[in-house]
Amino acid sequence: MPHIDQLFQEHKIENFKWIPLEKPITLEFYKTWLNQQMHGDMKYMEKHLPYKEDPTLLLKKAQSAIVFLVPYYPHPYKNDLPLKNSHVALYAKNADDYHIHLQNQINQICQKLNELFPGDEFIGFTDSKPVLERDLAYKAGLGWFGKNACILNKSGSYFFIAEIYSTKAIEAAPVVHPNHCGNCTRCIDACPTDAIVQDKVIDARLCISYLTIESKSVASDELKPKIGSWLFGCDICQSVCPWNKKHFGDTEQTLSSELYEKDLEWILTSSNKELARSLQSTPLSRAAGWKLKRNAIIVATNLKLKNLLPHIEKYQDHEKLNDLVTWSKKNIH
Ligand code: B12
Ligand code: SF4
Ligand code: SF4
Repeated sequence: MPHIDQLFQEHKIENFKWIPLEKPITLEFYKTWLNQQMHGDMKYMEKHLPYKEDPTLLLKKAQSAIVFLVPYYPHPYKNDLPLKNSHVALYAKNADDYHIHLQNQINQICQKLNELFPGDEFIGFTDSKPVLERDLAYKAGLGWFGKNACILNKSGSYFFIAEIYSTKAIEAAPVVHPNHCGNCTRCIDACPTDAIVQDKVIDARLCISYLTIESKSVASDELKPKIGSWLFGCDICQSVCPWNKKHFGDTEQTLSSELYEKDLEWILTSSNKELARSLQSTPLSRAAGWKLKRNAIIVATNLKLKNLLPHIEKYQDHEKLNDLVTWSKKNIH
């Protein structure tokens, strides 16, 4: 459809596909994952099951989906994050939260689609609704499931997945992207917490991304040192991937310990309100407050930043951080 191609071109989106919307093909894997409690504290993932199974619960009479990939590296918008000297996952290293920015773009595309097809409905999402997004991208032939569970193609995996549900019926033959992981196991070997428990299966409870963003508790003593210097998210299983290396070169971050210390000091000496205000509408707002302080204490201890101990000790009586402070005092030297 030439007008659709043009619309996506105008939005600089190259990788998209319009496919019939059916039950996800990997739904059974999702169910097994939930049954094994690999979602940890993310209890909302259980409530998502019926919606993921039946897309018409999100859009009545939904029949198709336009699925697209939006690269987040190198960053499309230049805008510095307040914590620019810290180890933050690449997707979040931008002051604009993609949940807001990309969603606005999706809404604009939907508006145009509604004009092009007045009899049909279009609503779009990214990472905000109960949709099995990787399954959609896989079904659309936009990439394959890597052993690290990420969807990747020969241009790597540093992209968001977004989709527009539509009531318009569409016919398209399924094209599954061939899997090019081969015998490679670099992501599995490199994961510091052994969170990739089997090919394409992540135990979220062990994943640094979960431990620093989603988890509502403090990691076990066994896991804390393995978080290393990650303050928010983790890119290891992607940065070691040969397809990302081939396309982007080395994406591992080099950080100055001195500047990192300043960032951590700022987190530990700011009130939760101040943190929330400064990080408002950035991806980091998801962990602003006590969670970011939790992460800062773990990183400071792992990096042996003893100068920060007086700031850490101030949380000795904090109801959620008290045990962590005791651990830090023991391990920071
Ligand atoms: C919950 C969640 C997390 C959790 C759980 C991780 C996880 N693996 O699901 C945590 C917080 C840990 C997380 C981390 C990350 N996430 Co996240 N996350 C989500 C979210 C909200 C739901 C995902 C979900 O349903 N998981 C359920 C489990 C079962 O799915 P899964 O692990 O992908 O497993 C599938 C495969 O294993 C497959 N499968 C299993 N066996 C087999 C066998 C065969 C033969 C086949 C074909 C398939 C297959 O089936 C499963 C079900 O689809 C989605 C957004 C969305 N609405 O989909 C984003 C999403 C998956 N996350 C995303 C990103 C960017 C990340 C991080 C890279 C962020 C970071 N740098 O810190 C990491 C990557 C960690 C990893 N290696 O997966 C992107 C992924 C883009 C991509 N290229 O794949 C998404 C799609 C958000 C978006 N809109 O772009 N995430
Ligand atoms: S994001 Fe980090 S902790 Fe999670 S599976 Fe990948 S390497 Fe392991
Ligand atoms: S590191 Fe290797 S096994 Fe892992 S996703 Fe990349 S190609 Fe596949």
